[in-house]
Formats: sequence, C-alpha cells, structure tokens
Amino acid sequence: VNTVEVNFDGLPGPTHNFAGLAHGNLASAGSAGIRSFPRQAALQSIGKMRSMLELGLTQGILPPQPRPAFHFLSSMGFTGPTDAIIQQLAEESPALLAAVYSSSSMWVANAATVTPAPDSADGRIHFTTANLSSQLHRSLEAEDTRRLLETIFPDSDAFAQHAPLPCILSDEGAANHTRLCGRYEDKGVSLFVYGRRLISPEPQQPKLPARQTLEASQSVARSHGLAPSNTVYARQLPAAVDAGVFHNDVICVGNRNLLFVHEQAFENQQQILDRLDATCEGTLEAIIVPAGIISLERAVSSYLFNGQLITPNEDRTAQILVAPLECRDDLVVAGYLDQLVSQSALSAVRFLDVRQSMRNGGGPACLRLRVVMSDGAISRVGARVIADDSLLDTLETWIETHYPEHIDPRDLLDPELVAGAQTALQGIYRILNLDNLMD
Ligand code: SUG
Repeated sequence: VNTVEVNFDGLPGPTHNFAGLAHGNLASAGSAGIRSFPRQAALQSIGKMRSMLELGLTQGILPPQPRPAFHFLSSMGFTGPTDAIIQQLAEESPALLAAVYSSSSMWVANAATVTPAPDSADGRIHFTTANLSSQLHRSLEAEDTRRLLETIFPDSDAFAQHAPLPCILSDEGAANHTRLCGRYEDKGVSLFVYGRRLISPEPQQPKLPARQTLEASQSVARSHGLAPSNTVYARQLPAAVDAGVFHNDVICVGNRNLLFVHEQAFENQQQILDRLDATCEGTLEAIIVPAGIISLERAVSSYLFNGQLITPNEDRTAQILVAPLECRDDLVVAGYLDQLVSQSALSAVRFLDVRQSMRNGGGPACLRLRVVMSDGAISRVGARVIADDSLLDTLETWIETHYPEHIDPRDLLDPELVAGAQTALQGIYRILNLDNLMD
C-alpha cells in the first residue's frame, strides 16, 4: 500500500477582500480597506497547486464557500430584498457586511483537524470540522465545511466525520496540530498547540486573542481515538500571540520527523521538545530558530514558519520548504534559509507568490489541509477534487473570465457583485462535480 500526504488547497473566492476582520492577525489589520484582487488571488492559488504537482505531490482542491452569506443575515432577523439588506448594513454595520462577504474559507488549514488512519483507534481517517468560533466571519464557515467534507470523504468505511465542537470550545483546526512520524504509513505523534484553557485559565493571558482552547484539542484527540501516549499538548507563549502568532502554524511547521520551530513558540519549550523526542523514540530532528537571528516580529512579517515542509512522492527522504516570496524579500530570512539548506535536514527551499492571501495573514501552509492517505483512500474520494494539469487549466480559464479583477470596499454595496460571484461559484462547483452543494 502506497501512503502519501495529500494537500487539499482552498481556492480564494470571487469576493476576496481586505476588511481588517481578524483581530490579532497583523496582516489583516494592516491591509484593512485596501483594494483586493480576487482573480489574481485565485490564480496565485492555482499557481501554487501547479508547483506542488511539479514537485510530484498529490494535490487536492477545496472550493470557495458561497458569499455573501445571506443565510447568516436571515438568522439575525434581516428580511427583505438583498439590495435593501446590503444598503441597511452599509449604513448600520459595515463590519458585519464585510464579514458576510469574506472569502476566509480559502484558509483551509482551519477547516478541520485530521487524524490519518495509522493514528486512529479504528483505522479510519477522522475529520473534525473546526467551529472557528473566535471570529465572527470565520464561524460562518463551519456548516458548509462539514457538508463539503462529508461529500468529498463520504465512505464511512474509510472516513469518519465529526461535527464541529460546541462553540464555547473554540477550535481552529489543523493550524494548531502537527503530526510527526517516520514514514507516512507509520503510527505518528500528535502535537496539539493551544492558546488558553477554558477551565481554570492560566493567570497570564496575551492581550490579543488566544484562539484555540486546550479543551477543544483534547476533545478532538479523544473522539479521533488518538493514543494518549502519542499525544503532546503545548501552550503558545503569550508573547508570541501578542507578536501576531494567532495560530501555531505561524511559528512552527513539522513534516515526518522534522520540526521547524521558533525558540519562542511554546511555554516550557525545552520540556515540550524533550517529550516529543521521547515520544518519537529519539528520532525527532528539530530545527530551533533562535530569536537572536529571526525575531518573533520577523517570523510574523516574513511568515517563514508558514511554509509547507514537503516530501515529494519520488524522494521519500527530502524535506523541501515551500515558503512565501516574502521570505526571499527579507534578506535576513533569505540568508538564514541558505545556511539551513547547507547545514541541516532541510534539503531545499522553493518560493511561491501567494501575496493576495499573505496580505490577509494567509501563507502557503494556511491555504492547505493535509490528509495522509493510502491509494485506496484516495480512490474513494468523491467529486473531482484531485488536481491534474487539465483540471487546473479548466479552473484557470473559468477564473480568468468570471472572477472580478479588483474589489474596493464600496464595491460590497454593488448588487452586481453578488450576481457575478454567484455565477463564478456555480462554475467552480460544476467543474469540481460538486453542483449538489450549490443549492
Ligand atoms: O483567520 N485571515 C485569516 C487568516 C488565516 C490564516 N490561517 C492559518 N494561519 N492557518 C484569519 O485570521 C482576514 C480577513 C479579513 O480581514 O478580511 C482573515 O480572516
């Protein structure tokens, strides 16, 4: 049986815009109100998926969710024609209007937490859709994400789908979960990183939101049947959260036995690393980046740790870091990466342009949901969501003709944007054989 890591990438939607919605995410705040480029955003994502295919990876695609999310407004008691509702919101609550237009479903590292078959008690691949309850615009994603995952991973002999946790247990999905293993088919070790405890909260809290609760991570581990002996929990350092590390994948990434992490990621970091190494039976390779070389601020502005660490299917020993272009632009980061490639377990670095997503705090790793799968499990995937060149060509052509070139904040008042976004989305769902989800 051949087992690989499949990265499913979220596609930016036709209403991708910069609204400064995500409190604690410095890029989102810094981009608030600037012109966005939805077509370019989606084409950058397609370009990223093409690079992954070139590197010999198996690549999946998750479609954008329908926006504006009028169903949410109707649950808030807004009634009447959509034009009138949009006008009312523009006057009374522009932030709510922006929230229902947000294309944040593109950051699918927050869609769910995934446990591959070798780690779960029943040998199935487990998914828990994240409730994303810490930010209003992101909480709108959970219901559609669950329906999407049930459609793409439908076969209950191979896949187990868990409902989002109760919202009080704030859960942000795979962005706060790292799996370490030997080969992908071996039993792995799960590192869950949380920001705060719900029950008996820690005395020292960051000023910016600590999104993930320990209790959410524990609930996921329990319901997926992870062995407690193979599960490690770490708390984010409050200073890291305050420097803009709103998810752990902004400061840490792991693949197979390699962990690439900043020295100020966790509380009691040395103890956590020792425990991980013991659980990995001494096979852990950790690259711990000193703050004296890369400060927390620089880690956040360059998104060095939000790269994807990948092992191409043909070369099972390589560790390639797929980093955002911003890391090449930062001379300190670029120089440090050069040095790592010659002196560490890191084999190579590839730079990618995902600038539209980056301006909202979404680097390469935010845009993907990893699912370790055997060939058999891949063959059970529903819909047409495993990428090849021809599928990417078809999507690209559709995006080029149907996505708006740019959006300014006032464009959210234009009813034509609503109609155009719907047509654009219907085409994407049709191409991916997911029309049944577009009701
Ligand atoms: O939740 N940005 C997203 C970025 C998510 C990145 N994901 C990971 N680190 N895995 C967020 O903060 C910005 C939307 C806006 O401001 O328009 C936003 O939602």
